[in-house]
Amino acid sequence: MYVAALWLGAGAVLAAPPDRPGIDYVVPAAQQPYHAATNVIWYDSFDSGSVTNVYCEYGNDEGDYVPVSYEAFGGTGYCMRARWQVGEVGAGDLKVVFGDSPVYSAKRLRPGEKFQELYWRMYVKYQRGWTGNPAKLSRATSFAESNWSQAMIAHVWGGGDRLVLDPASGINAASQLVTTQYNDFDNLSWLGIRSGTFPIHTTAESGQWICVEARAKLNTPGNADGIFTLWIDGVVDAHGSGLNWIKSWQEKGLNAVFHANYWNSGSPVEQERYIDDFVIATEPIGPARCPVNPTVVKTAFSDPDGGDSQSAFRVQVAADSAGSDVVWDTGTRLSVGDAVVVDAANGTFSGSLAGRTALEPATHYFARVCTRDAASNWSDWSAWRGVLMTQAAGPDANPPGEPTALRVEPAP
Ligand SMILES: [Ca+2]
Ligand SMILES: [Ca+2]
Ligand SMILES: [Ca+2]
Repeated sequence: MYVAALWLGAGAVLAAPPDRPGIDYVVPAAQQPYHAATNVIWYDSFDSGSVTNVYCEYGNDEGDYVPVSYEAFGGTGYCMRARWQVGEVGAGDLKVVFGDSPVYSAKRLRPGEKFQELYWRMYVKYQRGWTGNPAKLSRATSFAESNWSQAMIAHVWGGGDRLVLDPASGINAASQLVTTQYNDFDNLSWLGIRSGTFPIHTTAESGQWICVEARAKLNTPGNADGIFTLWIDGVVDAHGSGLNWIKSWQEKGLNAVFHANYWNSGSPVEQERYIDDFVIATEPIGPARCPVNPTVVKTAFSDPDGGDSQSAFRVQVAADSAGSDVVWDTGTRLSVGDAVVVDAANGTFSGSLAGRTALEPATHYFARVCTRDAASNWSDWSAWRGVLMTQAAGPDANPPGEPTALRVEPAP
């Protein structure tokens, strides 16, 4: 590297390739199936710019965890902005109770219903340059009694670079409730961590809106057949089956989802995490649906060479997660911008979509991006991510109704 710099002389000041970019987001269709579906318990875009009092608890971290408009999934509206100061542990939370919850009765959604199965989804973005594992993200639980004792907890939390599933039970082998308070760790039994694979907490994957969805399904009475699954961008990231969450105990169903910005060991630096498009449903939710000619927005150009600039970027769309069937390619797109519409004017359809002018409706696609600096150095490609979920065909694409399960469920 030192020798190369000598040879390049003055040109060496811009010799480093750009930092690897990412797909920040794909602009979603205006109408989403979860906006008004009967199987949706809760949906929040945060786009009103204020936090509704439907949440039974909202910790605003002294004004740090609030709706902001300088970031938002889809590029417009608001998202929730969490900000950790150096060493800070708790940076705000949002809590929803529903169904047969014995706590916060006045704040329950769908009061009295007993939910055996839940899906909850949020878009999460870690500030560009993010560092560290913020430990907590979300959990679903079954509150058993008004003392906040819990029959089970489906934790989605940080494990190093990844998210992990950590299922816990508050019911003993005799099907008796043994917890007596919230987070009663002395009396919980742990059913086994399932680690994810996507390195969501790494600096390389920061700066992108990532779709995080979990599913918890209680076991049927007396059978070890409960399920706990995590999807990242519509792809199974971790999966646990055969879970005996609550044995034969049947007093309550799943009745709360808590989201927390809680970093047990404290953040090493001041940094922000963003949350948007929060959905709780009884059926699969999936990534936000996009048009069949979607707009893909990459992260802003970044380069180790001070003052360097973008001369081009390239986006590819594939039909599979490994990128073996590339269905659209911009080629070298001379541009200083970050957005491109997936159509025949801006790129070439190829592979299984050769000769087409749009993506297929109701289909899950993957995308990646790279950028070129002023000295024609290309960055590495970003990882393939399942950021494109096209909406259903027809004039009434995505009418309010039941969401369609567009992705493959893991084997039981
Ligand atoms: Ca450079
Ligand atoms: Ca929003
Ligand atoms: Ca703070």
